[in-house]
Amino acid sequence: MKRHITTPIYYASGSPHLGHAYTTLVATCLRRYAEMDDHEVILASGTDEHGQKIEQAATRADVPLLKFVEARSNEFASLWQSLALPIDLFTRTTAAHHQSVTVDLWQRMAANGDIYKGHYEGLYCVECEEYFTSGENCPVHRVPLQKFAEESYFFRLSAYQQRLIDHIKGHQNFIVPIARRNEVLALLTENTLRDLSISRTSTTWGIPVPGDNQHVMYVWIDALATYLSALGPLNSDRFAEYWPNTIHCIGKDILTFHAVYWPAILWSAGLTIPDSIVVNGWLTVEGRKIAKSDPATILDPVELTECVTVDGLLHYFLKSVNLGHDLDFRRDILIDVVNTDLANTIGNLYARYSGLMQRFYPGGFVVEAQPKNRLLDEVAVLSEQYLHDMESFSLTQASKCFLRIANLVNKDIQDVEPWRLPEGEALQQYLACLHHVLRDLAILGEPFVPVLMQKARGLIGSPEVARLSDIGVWQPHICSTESEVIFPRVEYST
Ligand code: ME8
Repeated sequence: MKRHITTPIYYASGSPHLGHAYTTLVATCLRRYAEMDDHEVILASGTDEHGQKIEQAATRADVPLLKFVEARSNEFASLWQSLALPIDLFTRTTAAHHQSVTVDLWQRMAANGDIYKGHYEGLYCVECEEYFTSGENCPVHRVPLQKFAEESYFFRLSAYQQRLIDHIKGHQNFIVPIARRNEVLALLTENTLRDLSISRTSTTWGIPVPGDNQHVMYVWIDALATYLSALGPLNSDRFAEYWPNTIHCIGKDILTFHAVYWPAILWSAGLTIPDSIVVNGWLTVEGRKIAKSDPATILDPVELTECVTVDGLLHYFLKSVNLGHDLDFRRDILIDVVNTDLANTIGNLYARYSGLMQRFYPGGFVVEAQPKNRLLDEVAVLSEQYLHDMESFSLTQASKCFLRIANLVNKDIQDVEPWRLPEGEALQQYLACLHHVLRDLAILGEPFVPVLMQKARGLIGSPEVARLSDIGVWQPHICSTESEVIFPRVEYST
């Protein structure tokens, strides 16, 4: 099966920061889980380069537009590279192939009778590139809303209200977590959707509306269309294979665009809609959202990962708060969590196993049949729970399950004191059970801490690749390599 996972395409108006890295890391976590489940995965990201916000940023910087967006876009692409995040497709909205797919999308909506010309009068936040019906200031950026009055093309969004409600109610995993799903349902059931203004005449920095060069497309139509154009023309094989299996990872700030406008646009164009929209909350610093408009909140993902590794950062994000809720970033807590969970709980567990093996059976041994053992039964129950959590995108719960297994095994070793067991069958059977659960554990942790898990699998002499289908499968060759520190403690001074 194919799986298409996306991050937002980030605005090329400024440099990337920890907030962008958060969503992209969540997307890589889902990617690894899908791969473990034998899916062929495409992870797509990119940059959003049109619209007034970008135009104004380039003017402020006094750099020609194309040069400006190219430099910002390169910063995003190189950040993902330096964090070694596996992005397969990186699409820029200024790319020619993107423009032709976006025009195709528009023409399909128009052919369906869903686009008409009218007059827009209302409020707008350039920072959000979003229309508002009331209020003086933008609720996110706290800047005054601007009054706009211009000729505009409209999309018949209102025609899709009931279909949206029905779809969300009928598909538990369409918007996750549930708090975010309820938020969208409340918006749809308590308000009447208005048609959406989808073109502008007050800027030329965008994709021209087909057949009317006076207008450029509203930047959000252009941006959302990247999810399609990344895969190729709408009639291409890759598009047909991957698009019907799409998961979008986003932050809560852009939920309405993804969960209300986007499905309606896709239905209008005769396309299927994504399986799931996985929403993260905001990362804040002392309560303030990390944002490029608030320089004091900016944290450098590269510096942080040099300190705690990419595994450490993702583990902290997932462990600290249920996905979808806000997380106030604390460096001291990040270091504590990483030391306690990764260096101590996980690192020591594998070190204890390999220490025992090196002491008693450095050459390994064979146990053909799986022994009956209470620890194995308990781990099997937790593995089931983990799978259930991952399938419902409860990443925090799944990562807690992973740690619970590690704690359980650590405690079992303490209780059993295997070094006191008589050498021979009893000790071999216990070490074989340990090997079995550590092998399962090194698969279950793959979505969250892949580098660490690869080292763990190396230490117990198991295959490099983590596969869900290997979980619980008995492996008779029990071995280990020399004990090594697979996750060194992080010092506070770094
Ligand atoms: O909205 N906490 O781009 P953008 C958590 N171009 N996540 C954060 C964050 C924070 N403090 N700050 C940013 C856009 N993010 C549009 C998207 S998609 C078709 C177009 C993450 O550069 C989060 O995923 O403002 C958020 O939704 C996204 O970056 C916004 O990035």
